[in-house]
Amino acid sequence: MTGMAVGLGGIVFQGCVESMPEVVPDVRMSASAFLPYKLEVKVGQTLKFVNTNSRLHTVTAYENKIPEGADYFASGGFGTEIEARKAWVKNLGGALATGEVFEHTFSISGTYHYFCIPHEMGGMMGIIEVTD
Ligand SMILES: [Cu+2]
Repeated sequence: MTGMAVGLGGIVFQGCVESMPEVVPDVRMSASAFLPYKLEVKVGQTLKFVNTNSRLHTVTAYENKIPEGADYFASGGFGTEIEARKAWVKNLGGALATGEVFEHTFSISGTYHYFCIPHEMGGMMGIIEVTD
């Protein structure tokens, strides 16, 4: 096996990998957008959301815009959208600073809508399409 792609921050694969995973591009955060806005991944793939900007951002799923039965996800590890929103207002809970990464593994296919709490009004949101 030759060298493996190493993402931002030098993440190294560890443990047993049964088949070579497809390379999944990271979602990056600009000043007011997730790039790319829409991304397709396969069930079981882990996506990295990287704050490549100087502003604080969050990655927060819209609880009613993810597939039924899917795990809720939010930076900070909150279990619900309302918890994530409250934590942000209280003490910037869930904030990702420059260079910080949030990861989520998608285990159910479907369409996931998510947003950034402080920049929601500015339209900072994105879509992940998860396919079997
Ligand atoms: Cu933001």
